[in-house]
Amino acid sequence: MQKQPLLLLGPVMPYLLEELEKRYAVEKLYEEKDALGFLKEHALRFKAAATSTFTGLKADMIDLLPALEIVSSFGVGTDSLDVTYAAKKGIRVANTPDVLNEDTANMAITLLLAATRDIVANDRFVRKGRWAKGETPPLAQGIEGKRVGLVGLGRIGSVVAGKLLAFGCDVVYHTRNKKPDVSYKYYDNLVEMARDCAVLIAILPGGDATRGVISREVLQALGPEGTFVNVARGTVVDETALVELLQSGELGRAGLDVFVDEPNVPEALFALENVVLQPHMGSATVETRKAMADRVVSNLENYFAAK
Ligand code: NAP
Ligand code: 8YV
Repeated sequence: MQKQPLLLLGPVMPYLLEELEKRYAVEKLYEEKDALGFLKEHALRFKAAATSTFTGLKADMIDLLPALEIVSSFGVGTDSLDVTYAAKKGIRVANTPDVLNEDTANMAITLLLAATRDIVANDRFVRKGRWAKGETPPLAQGIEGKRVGLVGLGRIGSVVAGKLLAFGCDVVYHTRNKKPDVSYKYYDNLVEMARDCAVLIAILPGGDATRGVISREVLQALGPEGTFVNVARGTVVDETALVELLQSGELGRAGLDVFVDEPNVPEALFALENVVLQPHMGSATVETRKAMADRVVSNLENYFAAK
């Protein structure tokens, strides 16, 4: 039987490519020298496309694919996908929620502990021979009994909350809508929550609707003893303010997995000992990435099986 054509918009992990190629006649748009010319000639062949949160799918690309029925994206975030425009065109957009909850939540906890316990700074301290020279690093901060505010309490945020309880933290949260079925204290005002918290963890979607919600005022309210952790998207925080406040000490510490202009990270952060940096690794374990890849494939299969 002839395989259904599938347009792959950007590079994906080798396992996913293999699984797609087993089932579909995969064409890699990103390897075409003249992508526009290729689409002009071949676009009508593609009912299906695959992409990722890194590559995305914007309205201009949707317009170039008039036969498209489904796009299956690797990742849960939809901020790089024009879902509203796709829906208007009758195109299904599928993502990979839930399978990455545990590992992304674990990254939030890892960054929280790494930042508050100065793990990376102290690692450098040992490697530079400063311990051997008789120096003593400053005391770190504990998290037991501390109030931790979650900005976002969805699939991943709820898992983070459960893990924080095991560390003896007092979990509170801010979302647009108070959740009817949770007992954590709700704040409708993010500045107020930041003022009451030792730690803020951002785990809400990116995109225009949430741009800069963690503002300079919020970070100032968190204060010099406070720690900010971001496993959401770089865009949810005022990154300029974040860097300035970490430099001046008006914000204590940060653990950051995501940035506004990835893979470019504000260079000013490289010199700071009160920040732990990760290259967007929240879901990046062998186990979770395989589960996400399997979901990309099953989303396509379910669509074509009319499920
Ligand atoms: P989700 O289940 O849709 O939860 C999103 C939460 O954010 C909800 O509680 C929602 O509550 C809240 N929210 C939305 N807009 C808000 C706003 N303006 N202010 C405050 N809260 C707001 O999403 P999820 O599956 O947990 O994933 C969350 C995000 O994590 C993804 O969209 C993605 O960007 C990011 N992520 C990052 C990584 C990584 O590698 N670092 C991995 C996976 C996901 P309300 O609707 O009531 O406001
Ligand atoms: C991945 C993510 O890094 O799922 C998301 O929204 O940000 C992460 O899981 C990304 O999906 C890889 O494309």
